Amino acid sequence: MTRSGFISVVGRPNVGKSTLVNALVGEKVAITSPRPQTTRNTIRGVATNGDVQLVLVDTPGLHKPRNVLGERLNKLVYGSIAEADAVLFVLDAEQPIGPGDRLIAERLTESGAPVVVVVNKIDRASNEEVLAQLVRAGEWNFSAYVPISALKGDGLEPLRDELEGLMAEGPFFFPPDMHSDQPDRLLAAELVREKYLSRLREELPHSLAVVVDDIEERDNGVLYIPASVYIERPSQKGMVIGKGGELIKAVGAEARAELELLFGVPVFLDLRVKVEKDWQRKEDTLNRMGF
Ligand SMILES: Nc1nc2c(ncn2[C@@H]2O[C@H](COP(=O)(O)OP(=O)(O)O)[C@@H](O)[C@H]2O)c(=O)[nH]1
Ligand SMILES: [Mg+2]
Repeated sequence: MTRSGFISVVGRPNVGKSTLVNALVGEKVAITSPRPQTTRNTIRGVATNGDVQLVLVDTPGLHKPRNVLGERLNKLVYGSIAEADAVLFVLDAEQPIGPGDRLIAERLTESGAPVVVVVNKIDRASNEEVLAQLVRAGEWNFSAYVPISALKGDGLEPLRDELEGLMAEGPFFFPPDMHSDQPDRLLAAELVREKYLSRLREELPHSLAVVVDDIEERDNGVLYIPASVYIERPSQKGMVIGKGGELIKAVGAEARAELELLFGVPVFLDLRVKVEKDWQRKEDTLNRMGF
């Protein structure tokens, strides 16, 4: 008999939720970056191990909403908690538990789902810091507490055991060899955005969205991927294109290399910059962009 379930991965921005989902899945299904608001949609990563399947739902970090996009992101997280069989609550070993964490803990207590707390980034903290964090979080009385480093892979085995132990008998939701439910065009768009996030300065990343409408297989075996890079103001054009097109070329080359690894065929990535005024604030634009 197989066992399976949905596990919602929640926590403040930047604590390492997406890194952890990738580590548990064993493949990159979600982009990561040191910036908040990197994850903008719920991505399901699938980790199948023998007769147990974990469906890990990566979510945007919970934060105070500043606009329509922020509100939608928070709603996504609460929706994901409501549907989950278990919750993985991620804390950063280096960051003191704050009001944001307490709010999440309260919501989780109300939801009644079993919660596994992980204290992540132990590679950067001292044993004392990790222990203190575990003790403080222990006051919440959740199902289990596991110190890990998602980046280095430490503590993943005990964590997997805890999660697998919480799964009820039931059929697999996805074929065992599938790693994500994300359509290729979404992953392609996310990879382009990730490359931009690592190269742009503070303000701009929030104004940036990438949309891939469809991926076309050409007769010569090349995968043609047209990607629109949306910014909010014409004045931002120079910032995403770079001097003499340097930046957009570098981003394109990095993203293309990763896409070719992913799809295993040559890729022609066609990046175009478009201005869409205030897209984060407009309901219809967000719909069109797939949020
Ligand atoms: N040192 C260290 N860095 C980590 C670890 N996990 C995640 N990070 C880094 O923390 C940043 C945020 O990670 P990300 O997964 O995007 O966080 P999210 O916003 O919660 O999804 C990235 O720069 C990651 O490389 C970890 O275990 N150790
Ligand atoms: Mg993330």
